[in-house]
Amino acid sequence: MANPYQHYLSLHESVDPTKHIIATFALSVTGEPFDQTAGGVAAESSVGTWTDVGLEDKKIWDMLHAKVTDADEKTGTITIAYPLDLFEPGSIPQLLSSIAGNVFGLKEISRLRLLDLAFPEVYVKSFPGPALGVDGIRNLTGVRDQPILGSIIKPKLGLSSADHAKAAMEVFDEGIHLVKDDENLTSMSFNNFYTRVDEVTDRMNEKHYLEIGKAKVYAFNITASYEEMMKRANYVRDKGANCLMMDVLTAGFSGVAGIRNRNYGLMIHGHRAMHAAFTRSQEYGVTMMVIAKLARLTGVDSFHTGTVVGKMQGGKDEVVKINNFLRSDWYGLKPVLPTASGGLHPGHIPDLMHILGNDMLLNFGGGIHGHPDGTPAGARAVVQATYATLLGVPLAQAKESKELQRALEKWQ
Ligand code: RUB
Ligand code: CA
Repeated sequence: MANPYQHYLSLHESVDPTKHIIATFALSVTGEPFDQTAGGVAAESSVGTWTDVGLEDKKIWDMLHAKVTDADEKTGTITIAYPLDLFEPGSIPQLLSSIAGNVFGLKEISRLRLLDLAFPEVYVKSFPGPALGVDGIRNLTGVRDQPILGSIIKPKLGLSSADHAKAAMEVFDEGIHLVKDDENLTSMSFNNFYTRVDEVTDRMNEKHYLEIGKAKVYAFNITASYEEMMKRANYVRDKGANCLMMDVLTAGFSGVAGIRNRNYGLMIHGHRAMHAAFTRSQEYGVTMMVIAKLARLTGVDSFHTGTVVGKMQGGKDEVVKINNFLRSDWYGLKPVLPTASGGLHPGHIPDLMHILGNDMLLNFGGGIHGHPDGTPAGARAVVQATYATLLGVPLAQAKESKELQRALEKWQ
């Protein structure tokens, strides 16, 4: 049978990148010819379906069909160019339903992974991007020329709101700039969201942490249904706090967009919980780079991208590439502050700063609260390791930094 998707193949045609979204996929097929399946992906993700529905001769098909411009069976990669008219401006859900939707379920495919997306300027500009971005976060915290130091309160679940706030103050007092809820701490029977906001903000106000140009940041995890997230965001703003946290993938891009578009004037910290369900397999799903691009379009100010040296999977080349993208110029959208988090302790700081640079948020959970002498000592050890590294002193030689040495004894 002739290739039913032949008319989606435009191999080696050069398309106008200002008028197309260009997707690169890794593809393997079972039974069917490679080209045919590549055409099938282009059809299903644009205007086509499994049979002729009488569109093919019409002008509209010419205008709107996606084109396979490259199909390399040896490397198993294909490139598909999608005319911009296929997309609703400013809508990540519609983008994903098209390019990363049904195609993953096609029977004849044994591997399909969306590797990257290149967007035209006009499409990028249909999104707001971050409200604060890297400069905004630096202005908020007053922290310059070094990584911003963060702490996730641990244990992640189980502390009362009051104990949670107490731990937050302990790390703030020792020089940590940002404290955050964990991704699965929202509003629990033992730690209600609104009570937590009260406890934390009241104590922050008592301590006059909110001096002009040098605020401590607390990221309250508002993840919930959309109505509830709005209620929580309003509450955080009305209490005079400065940061919302959202689990970008579990809350959904439209949830994040809804909060970003309401312009609360607050920083949005994006956690990527569940990303590995889409990004980890080399066979199916999408890469973390794609997720990072979508998060930046949607408008998070800081976003988890991996540590290279910590507990979560993610290699150096990939993490550095994603971070460089988040910090790069992108048609005027503000840069996003990459966040390294997961299994980090003070002994990792020289490697983190060497590999990932200074324009980072470095987050420590167990690596602060698990310090043998308790939370304040853990925070001090992180600060000591950061200053030693900035001064070029190897950690083992920073002998006067007692808390750091105790951390190294435990973890290195
Ligand atoms: C880290 C933590 C973060 C995960 C996320 O706690 O709570 O949620 O690391 O991983 P700890 P990623 O410092 O105790 O490991 O940032 O890779 O998505
Ligand atoms: Ca966590």
